[in-house]
Amino acid sequence: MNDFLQRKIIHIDMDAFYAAVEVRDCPALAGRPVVVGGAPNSRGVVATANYEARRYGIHSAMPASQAYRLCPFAEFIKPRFEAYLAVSREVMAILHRYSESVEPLSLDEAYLDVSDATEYQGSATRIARAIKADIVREVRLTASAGVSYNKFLAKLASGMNKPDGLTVIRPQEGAAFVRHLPIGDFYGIGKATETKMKKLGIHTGADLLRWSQDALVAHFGKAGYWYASLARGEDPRPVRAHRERKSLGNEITFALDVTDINVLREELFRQLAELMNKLEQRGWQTYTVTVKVKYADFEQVTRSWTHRQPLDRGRAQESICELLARTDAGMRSVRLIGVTLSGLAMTEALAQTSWL
Ligand code: DCP
Ligand code: MG
Repeated sequence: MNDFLQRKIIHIDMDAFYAAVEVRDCPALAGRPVVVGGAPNSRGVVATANYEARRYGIHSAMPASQAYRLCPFAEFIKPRFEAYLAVSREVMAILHRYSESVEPLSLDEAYLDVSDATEYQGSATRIARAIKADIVREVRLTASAGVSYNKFLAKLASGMNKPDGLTVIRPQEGAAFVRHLPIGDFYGIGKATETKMKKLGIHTGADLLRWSQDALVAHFGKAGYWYASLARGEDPRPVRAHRERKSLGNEITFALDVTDINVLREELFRQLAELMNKLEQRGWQTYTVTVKVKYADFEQVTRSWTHRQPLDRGRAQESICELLARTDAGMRSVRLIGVTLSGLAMTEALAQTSWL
């Protein structure tokens, strides 16, 4: 069997996280609609709403004023980030009991690789149940869990039976599951790509699967390889413990606009060398290079490339040349140019146990 089908990945996502913490800490709120975020009479937005408030159509990122119109008697609460951070640390500590390989995605969400776990005879489903029970008992909050053989499916699974859900997608079910999935629900397919796919007649995983990898690459560039594997229910990304979601960047605005591609390339190499020195000092590795170009008419483009392996200087320079070739640099004059390295990870030797 394919190795990737043998992994056991759990995705944990706290339910209505900020709102649930508020209700826990103020029992009088129990059962009432609660909205955490900007004040209703401000220009702020909703960070999250509990499930009672969601029944009125309130959701994250909606203007608070609109939430107020939908449900004027909801309780509107200002976020208390320190409280959420403290809870998040407790939850992550629980996850670390079950695996060394824990990858937090945000305060309330993480992947675990439990392929090598020995608890519960190695049953990922029973481990997920135990994690949920620990969180209820020790933190007095509920989480939803997804269990599958890769990150893509584990994350989809955790969202399927919220709140307090536990959903398993087994290796033999993955491909069929993906066939029914709307294209916008695929990992890495944002609004723009979704629109483009729909124009090509791709609405579901089944439609995507009918396209050859080559055809997808022709339409979507390197991302085409990624879409082709997702369509088969495959996602080889490892769970990366200790990942830092930081980035380091550099850019300059030229005193006079530049058209000579050699000058632009040399400038990017100079910026890259500075960044790589900083990375080395901090013991970090990088996976993604982004080049930003602002033309003389102020139009701006960015091009980026994510590698599977940490980048060394040579590969980073090659990437920069490739990315630059995907802009109009050398043909149009350029006023600003910059490079950013992201997807940073601490090198193994320096990795700390703290995840923040
Ligand atoms: N958040 C935010 N702004 C957003 C989305 C989220 O401030 N646009 C914050 C508030 C959420 C927390 O991040 O409580 C976690 O985000 P989730 O997307 O996991 O949403 P919830 O945990 O609130 O709800 P769910 O039960 O759907 O996971
Ligand atoms: Mg959540």
